[in-house]
Amino acid sequence: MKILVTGANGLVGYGFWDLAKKDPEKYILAGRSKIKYCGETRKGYDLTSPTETEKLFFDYEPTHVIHLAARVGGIQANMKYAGEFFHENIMINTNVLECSRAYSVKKVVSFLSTCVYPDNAVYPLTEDQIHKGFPHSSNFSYAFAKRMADIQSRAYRKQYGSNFVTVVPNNLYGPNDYFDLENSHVIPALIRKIYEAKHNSEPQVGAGVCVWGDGSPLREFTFAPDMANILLYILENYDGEDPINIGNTNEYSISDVTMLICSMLEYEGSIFWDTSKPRGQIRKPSSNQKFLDLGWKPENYTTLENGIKITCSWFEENYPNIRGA
Ligand code: GFB
Repeated sequence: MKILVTGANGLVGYGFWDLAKKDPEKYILAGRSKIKYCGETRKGYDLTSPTETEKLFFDYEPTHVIHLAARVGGIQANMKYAGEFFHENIMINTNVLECSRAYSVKKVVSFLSTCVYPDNAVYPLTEDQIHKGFPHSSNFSYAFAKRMADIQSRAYRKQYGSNFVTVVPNNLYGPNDYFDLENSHVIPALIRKIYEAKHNSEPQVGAGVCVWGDGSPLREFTFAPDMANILLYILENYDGEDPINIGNTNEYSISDVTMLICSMLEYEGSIFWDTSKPRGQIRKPSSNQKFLDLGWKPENYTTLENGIKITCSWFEENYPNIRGA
């Protein structure tokens, strides 16, 4: 078994690094800037390009693909770069799935996101609802591009019998996240803002941490390093045509998350709620019942408290050498 992990230098791909160290023959860790296989590091491949994607498959001949590569970002990046998010994600998915077919890959697991569900879906989000309405306006272009990975997988299954499955995580966070202040997701943005506010000794006018919205939106969060085990579990145990929700389904308000990070980083300064910033959907709870029915145990997920603790410690050890700084 030779597993190609696309997007291996990102947040979720990071979870495969230790696995690849233990079993270097088994994993091909591919990112745009670099690729690692059998301990060797080489220049990576741009998956928005059909020819480069083809070269990746030709050079490494994977038998299985865990497809994580995507252009991603938080709510503001999705709004600002709607065109780029659509184009890059459509290209990446089209190229990776088509090459997987052409190179007779036995199984592909592709990553979607709970934000691809319709804005007016019935809660909790169940897999059958994924195409039944327009996504939330803040990330419609990303959502439609991701939905097409599901369509392409289904179409290839129908015509060629390809075992291409799709999985739906919710909001992810963890070590090696992207910590840009404007374009990242909420947890990395807040860890960085709170850490920098705590360590900034200069007295500033209006000092304090700026958190977007009013704190009321609810989100489900899954610790990204859990995803490596989850994806390997899916690779072994799920061959269905329909997408499957795989995230930890406990909901937290943005205000709870903010307080948790403040307490982990021992920040006692002020918080400023900026309601002029986008807040997105008020909630998007998902059902992971199908995944639990497959045998996954809720206690296998890292709790938000532990995950944030690990992520804050990682951040403190690595700052300022972090992605997005
Ligand atoms: O993480 P986030 O951008 O993801 O924002 P979404 C979650 C919530 O946190 C929103 C609030 O209500 C934000 O207003 N928030 C508070 C902040 N402070 C901040 C901050 O400093 N930065 C950010 N980013 N948010 C994304 C989708 O939506 O979810 C993507 O746009 C993707 O497509 C991802 O699927 C999982 O859940 O709102």
